[in-house]
Amino acid sequence: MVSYQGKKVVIIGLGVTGLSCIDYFLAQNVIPKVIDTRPSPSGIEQLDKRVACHLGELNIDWMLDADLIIASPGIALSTPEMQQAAKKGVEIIGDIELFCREVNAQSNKKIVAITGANGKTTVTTLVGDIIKSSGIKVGVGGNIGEPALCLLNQDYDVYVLELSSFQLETTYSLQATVATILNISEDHMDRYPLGLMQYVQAKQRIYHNAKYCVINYDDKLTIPTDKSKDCVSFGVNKGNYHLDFHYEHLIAQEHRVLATKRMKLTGCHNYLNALAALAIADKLKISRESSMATIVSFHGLSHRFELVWEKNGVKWINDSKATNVGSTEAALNSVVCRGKLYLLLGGDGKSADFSPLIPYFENRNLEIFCFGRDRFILAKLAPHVTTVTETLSEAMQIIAQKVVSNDVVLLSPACASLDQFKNYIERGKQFAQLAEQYTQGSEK
Ligand code: UMA
Ligand code: ADP
Repeated sequence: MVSYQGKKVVIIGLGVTGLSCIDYFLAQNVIPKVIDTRPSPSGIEQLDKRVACHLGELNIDWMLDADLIIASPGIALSTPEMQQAAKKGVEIIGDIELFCREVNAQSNKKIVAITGANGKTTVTTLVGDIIKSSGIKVGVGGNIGEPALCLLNQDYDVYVLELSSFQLETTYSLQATVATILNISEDHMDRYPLGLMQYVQAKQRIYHNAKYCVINYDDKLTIPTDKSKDCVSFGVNKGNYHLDFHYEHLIAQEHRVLATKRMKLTGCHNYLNALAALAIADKLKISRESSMATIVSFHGLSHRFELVWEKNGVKWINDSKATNVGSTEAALNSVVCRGKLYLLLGGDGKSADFSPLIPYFENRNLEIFCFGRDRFILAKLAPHVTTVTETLSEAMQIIAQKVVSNDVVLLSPACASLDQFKNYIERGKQFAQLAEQYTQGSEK
């Protein structure tokens, strides 16, 4: 174990990351202090009694007195107190940095690192499944939910990490065997006031010291700025891994390897996710046969372009995890609708520019319903076909009265859910539940 004996450690954030860091330090008898600006953060009930805790604001005295600050992803490095500590020379890192230092100390372990604006969780899960079914001991964690440090408690040979831009900002020692940026589109602009390139710079950190980089042929921003990197690409029509003309097959290094109709995943974006996963698996030298079997059987994840209810010929699709413009674009590219499309947009837009959605609304049999905090901003995109309601529930009540056979109702909100819901899962569950409730007894 890398030793932090004798260091004064302050952890910022008492969520799952903060708790995993506290456990990590306590295991080597270093008693950290913990700060959270929230008055009652989620981890408070599980806090070890030995750990001093300051809530409701940042404690600058503790921060300036520290040798090492561990910043949770939810706290911005640009916060004035963080800047002040950095200026004084206090080392500031995140949980992924602690994790990487441990893994680097053991020469036989591999890391697969996955980021991107969209598809991170799908690809991370799929890659984890592929590696597991090939018989290798694999741990899957990071932004996907299980804090990376918790993976160290088990004896894994390969770690598959989903990494957010926030986590990458505080990571310096990552040496991934394979690293990928799946795609780039605007997200978290409230944390990146200098714009998209500031977000891209954070994402690009994933390639530092990576052995192989998997890049998106159609998205230049996924190419490493260091041109000497060993890259392999995936893309729609071009790249080492791509699709054929009508998206009927996955093609890997010029060979048709799978008919997409055999896959349970649907939509071009998901075929790209499968290609990215295959490119990663090939770099890990996993047998094609084994990778293909897993890709064929992979069902995809809940709340991501998921058909959750079908009645009277109307399909209700839950894409609640579409929390940015790029993911809603993917849904609008993939949705097949012979009738009218009812699109639900709304929530906290995180200061995004929604204008890339406008072309998708032209020449389409479509009605849009906007709800939540940014409903009036969203309603400006296509005012002639838009209804504004305060809540998702009100919108769905109206839609349920209107739909007829062959219509599709799509919740793909392009916004975070936190203004009105606990998270995207609660929003998606409410959508599925209301679809059923509001169509109860209706036979058309
Ligand atoms: N917060 C404060 N004050 C603080 C610390 C945090 O207000 O002092 C707020 C943050 O702004 C945030 C919330 O508290 O709204 C949680 O932040 P956190 O850093 O304590 O989060 P954790 O519970 O540790 O969870 C984090 C990731 N959360 C974030 O990046 C906000 C989880 O990703 C991740 O699964 C977990 O670590 C394990 O690695 C969630 C997420 O939303 C799913 N990620 C963003 C995304 O995917 O778009 C990046
Ligand atoms: P992330 O972890 O990056 O948020 P998810 O796999 O959870 O990614 O998917 C989030 C949203 O993005 C869902 O709406 C999903 O349908 C959409 N999505 C998945 N893969 C892609 C992709 N490659 N490009 C664009 N959108 C995608």
